[in-house]
Amino acid sequence: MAAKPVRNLVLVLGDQLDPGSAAFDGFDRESDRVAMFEVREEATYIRQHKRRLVLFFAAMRHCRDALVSMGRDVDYVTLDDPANTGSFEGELQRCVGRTGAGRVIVLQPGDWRVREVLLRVTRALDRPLEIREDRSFYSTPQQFAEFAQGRRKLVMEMFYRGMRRRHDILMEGEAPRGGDWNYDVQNRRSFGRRGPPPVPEPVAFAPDETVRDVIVMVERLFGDHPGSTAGFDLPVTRAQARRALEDFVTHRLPLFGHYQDAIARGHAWLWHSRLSAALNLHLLDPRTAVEAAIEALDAGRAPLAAVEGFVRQILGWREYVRGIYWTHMPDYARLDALGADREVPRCMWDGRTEMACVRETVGRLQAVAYVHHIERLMVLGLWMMLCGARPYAVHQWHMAMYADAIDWVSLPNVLGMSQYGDGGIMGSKPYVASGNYIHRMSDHCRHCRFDPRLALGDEACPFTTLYWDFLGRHRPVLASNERMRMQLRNLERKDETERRAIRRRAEHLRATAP
Ligand code: FAD
Ligand code: DLZ
Ligand code: SF4
Repeated sequence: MAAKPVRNLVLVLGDQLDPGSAAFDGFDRESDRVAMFEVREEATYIRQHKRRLVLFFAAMRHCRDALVSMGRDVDYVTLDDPANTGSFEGELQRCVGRTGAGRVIVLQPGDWRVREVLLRVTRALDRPLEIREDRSFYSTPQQFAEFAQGRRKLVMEMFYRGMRRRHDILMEGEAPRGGDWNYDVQNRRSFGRRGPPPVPEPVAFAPDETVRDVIVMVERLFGDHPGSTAGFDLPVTRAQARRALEDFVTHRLPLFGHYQDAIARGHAWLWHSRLSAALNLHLLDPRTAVEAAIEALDAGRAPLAAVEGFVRQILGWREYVRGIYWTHMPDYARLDALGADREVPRCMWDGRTEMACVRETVGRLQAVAYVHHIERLMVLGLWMMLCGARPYAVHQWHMAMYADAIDWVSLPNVLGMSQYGDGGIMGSKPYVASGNYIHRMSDHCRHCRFDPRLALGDEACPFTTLYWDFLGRHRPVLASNERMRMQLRNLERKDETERRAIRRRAEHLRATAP
């Protein structure tokens, strides 16, 4: 007797690894089936870091096992299955063919491109595609669109305050807990000459059998991709993600605020949470993270400034960038407000440069597929913006190199915040600074052959030369921006001969940027 056709096929994508997600609402074990596909195209449409690939495939396999142990029927296609067509398109077609599924259900994908593929394939197969709201986020794209309606500027702070009120988080009635919305004056210190105090290393998860198998597979199939799988220790299950959260809250949250913007050579995580990949793959719910931080505050285990700083990142920035993505796609990906048209400098891939800050940061990125926020923004992102790299190409580089990158979160952060490609939708001004900023926030310059104070001469810091040149080149666009006034005034203090010399040196630097 022929098998009964499947009613609903619940497609679980690699960043949707939550058995309790809305995609499973109404799931019936007798008539519905789960589908998960490991596909080559997702690893190669941008050649991705090997550690990132291990994370996705290992976490997908663990999620499959969890679903099976819940009694759900999972149609899982591994990468090394000889019949695997290598794309979502091919695998969805095959899966609908073998199951006879009447409908496909998926959570809102984290990538516009994937959403388009699924819409196209299901249309061709003449099957309805039900895209369900991802309720693991605090807000919906619709709510963000309502916030955006009629506003000239989408200021994150305003959005964040609205979120605090709406979800009653860190509020005392109508007022923010402690009296202020923001405690940044108590945060954002640098380490000074003595360097950081002893850093509590984050909990590491030794590879289990699933992870070990995936490492072998990734090395075999993607051996020539950037990065390394050595020392893989990221959480790949929900239980591990929970332990990583507890570890952060206990050991690093209390100083999270103080050192949020600080950089130290040889230290990847400092007091950061290292939870982004687990959050983005849905191994950890943002509400669980926010609640754990507030519990620590209530119990006197972490100060308000640190907890508010952490909550702001998740309830504020994370939700805000997702809102920007869904309200501005697909046009957002094409924005290039500064007309930047160069390729990503080679040193972003191999770290080969005399600039100590770039060399060390790219080296760490190659090793662990992570560097923290300020390194992304004020070292690597800044260098690429100063070099005039194309914002979308920078985003593609970012998608390749970071374990936590998904289109919805990488694109606004990279193209918008870091490269100013959106002309100010995300931020009110470009995050542009000279080598002096890196000198103030890190110990890199003490180990560098360049001098961050100098824009000209043999020892001139390339960041500093290109900083002044950036201001000069983009003055027509930036002059009307109130927040750029001080920086532009400083440029005007330089005489024409110096400016001309800077321009010449900058052109040479950009043309020969490693
Ligand atoms: P913590 O510093 O401990 O922060 C806590 C959490 O807040 C993070 O885990 C993250 O979920 C959230 N968060 C903080 N800032 C942001 C933000 N701007 N956007 C979204 N979430 C935020 N984050 C990603 O998750 N994926 C990306 O691809 C990504 N690309 C970035 C690119 C650039 C150029 C910049 C400047 C930032 C980017 N971010 C991205 C935001 C941020 O840098 C990372 O979330 C953070 O460094 C991850 O490390 P952590 O978990 O230790 O974060
Ligand atoms: C990043 C990634 C990789 C490397 N591989 C897969 C895969 O084989 N199967 C899958 O379902 N998802 C993968 N992903 C995540 C996707 O590229 C993409 O980010 C999500 O589909 C967006 O929701
Ligand atoms: Fe980087 Fe310039 Fe400092 Fe060298 S001197 S580490 S290039 S900022």
